[in-house]
Parts: sequence; structure tokens; C-alpha cells
Amino acid sequence: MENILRIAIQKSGRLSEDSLLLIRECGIQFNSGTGKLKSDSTNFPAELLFLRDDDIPGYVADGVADVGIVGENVTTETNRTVQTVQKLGFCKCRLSIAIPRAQDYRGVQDLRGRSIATSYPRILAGFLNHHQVEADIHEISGSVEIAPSIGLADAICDLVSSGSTLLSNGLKEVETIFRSEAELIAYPSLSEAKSRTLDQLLFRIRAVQAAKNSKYILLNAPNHSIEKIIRILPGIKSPTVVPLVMAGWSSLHSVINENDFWEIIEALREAGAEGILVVPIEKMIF
Ligand code: PRT
Ligand code: ZN
Repeated sequence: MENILRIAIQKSGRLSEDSLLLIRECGIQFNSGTGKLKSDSTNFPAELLFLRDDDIPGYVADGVADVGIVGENVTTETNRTVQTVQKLGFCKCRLSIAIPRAQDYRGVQDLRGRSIATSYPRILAGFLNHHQVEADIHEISGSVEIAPSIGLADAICDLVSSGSTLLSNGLKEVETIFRSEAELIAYPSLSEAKSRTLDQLLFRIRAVQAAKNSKYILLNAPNHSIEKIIRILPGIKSPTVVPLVMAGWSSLHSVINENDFWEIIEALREAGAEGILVVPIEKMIF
């Protein structure tokens, strides 16, 4: 069928679980089977392709897959022509330069003439060029963090999330050169039928993401406080106000942003709100 969207995701690794979870949260079901390379959806025009993450931008650029879920680090490093459609907010990490802990570091200039081991030669070269620093880029494909201790390089440039790998290898982070998260990329010239399927998928992804950033809030308040509380609670349009059986009291319902959560709760209590209930939202459609 011409509208079937082929979605490339990582077969096994850090991106796999969250990619599948997102697809499931979008209500798209697949016949799961381990070790398979391909899986058809039973309720949405889509097919999953399970690949190594490094291959995903290439498959999407060549149109073998229509869309893919991959880290921005991999998309940028492989430098293939794909369209970024949506950032996905998971698998966040940074690409950083690190040097042995005992060494002094005053700035990028200290990297001049040094050898730096990395699996990201393109992004690193871009950073060094930008700062007009000439250094020797030593491309290796794995276990980058041990390069300084075995005398292979003076510094490394690798992905960091918690920082514990650097720490346990006696390294310190001195420059962050790129920030990454998972993203949805697409073949730039999708057919009209496939574009429509992609729009449907995007609509669902955005509803799932909006819900994750929001909470539904219910509270009771004396009627004289309602006006003050409404100013604190924005709501999607405006809060719902329902009278309680107890005279002079109402219940207010609204949606708040996760990021402002505690500030809003404190302000609500000060304004006279009681019995505040906060519940997660599963989907949010605008
Ligand atoms: O087999 P395949 O090629 O598909 O997988 P892979 O081994 O190349 O990739 P994988 O599964 O390790 O990572 C997939 C993607 O996850 C990466 O491209 C990033 O976009 C993202 N990601 C997020 C990370 C990390 N966090 C991360 N911490 N990728 C790798 N790391 C490694 C890093 O290289 C270092 O070795 O974890 C170590 C550092 O972690 P901390 O927590 O000790 O700082
Ligand atoms: Zn990989």
C-alpha cells in the first residue's frame, strides 16, 4: 500500500525502548517478535524496520525507510540529507571533550597540537575549525574513554550523560561541543500518501508529548478566592468552575505545566485552595 510509512528504529540499544514506547503511546500496535528485522502494524499504516542506529540516517536519506528515530548526534555526524521533523525529548546526552583529570585546562587553545580520540570526527572537526584550533583527530569506533590511559591520545571527545564513565577513567569534561536528544527524521521527498500518514503520526506524537508536560489539577476553594485562583491557573482555554454542595465553595479544574508545578501549587495554597488533586494526563489534543 502506498500510504504505509516505513519507520526505522534502533534494533537494540539505548534508543530502542523509548522509541517503541513512543510508538505504543501513539496507539500503534505491532506484532512483536524477537529477532525480526521488520514488523507490520495491525492498526496503523506503518511498518517498523529494526536497524543499527548509525545506519538510520542513510536508510532515510536513500528513501529505504520513510522516517527514523535516531540521536541528533548520529544525524549530524553522518551528514546525510534528511529532514528533522520532531525532537523527541529522550536519550538526551552531550558530546564533550575530556582530558586527564590532573591536567590544567585554560581554554580551547590548550587543545592545539593535541591528539583527540573520538567516534565523532565530523562534529569535532567542525568545533575545532570554528575555534581555529589545529589538533589531530584520531577516529576510533568504541571504548574511546580508555584512549588517554593507554597512550593512544591526549584527550577524547565522546558522549556523556551522567559523567560516571569519565570519572571512572580519570578524565574531566572541559568542553561541551554538541547537545543531543532523539529526533524523528524523514525522507525529504515523501509521496503525498506517505506525508499524510506522517502527519497522522506527528499529530499523535505531539498529543503524547503535550500530555507528558502537563498535569490535570482539581481543587476546592471558597467562592471569594476564585478570581485570585483563576489568575494563577491558566488552563487550556480557561479553568472549569463547578459549585460544591457546601454553600460558598467551588471546585476548579485546569491544566498546568509540569515545569511550573511547585510554584503554582504554593501560590494556590496561599490563595486559599484546599484538597488539591493533581493527576497525569494520558493524551492532550488541541
Ligand atoms: O548497535 P548500535 O550501533 O545501534 O548502537 P550504539 O552502541 O552505537 O548506540 P547506543 O545504543 O549506545 O546509543 C544510542 C544513542 O543513545 C546515541 O547515539 C546517543 O544519541 C544516545 N545516548 C544517550 C548515548 C548516551 N546517552 C551515552 N551515555 N549514547 C552513548 N552513551 C555512552 C557514551 O558513549 C559513554 O560510553 O555512555 C557512556 C557515557 O555515559 P555516562 O552516563 O557514564 O556519562
Ligand atoms: Zn551505533
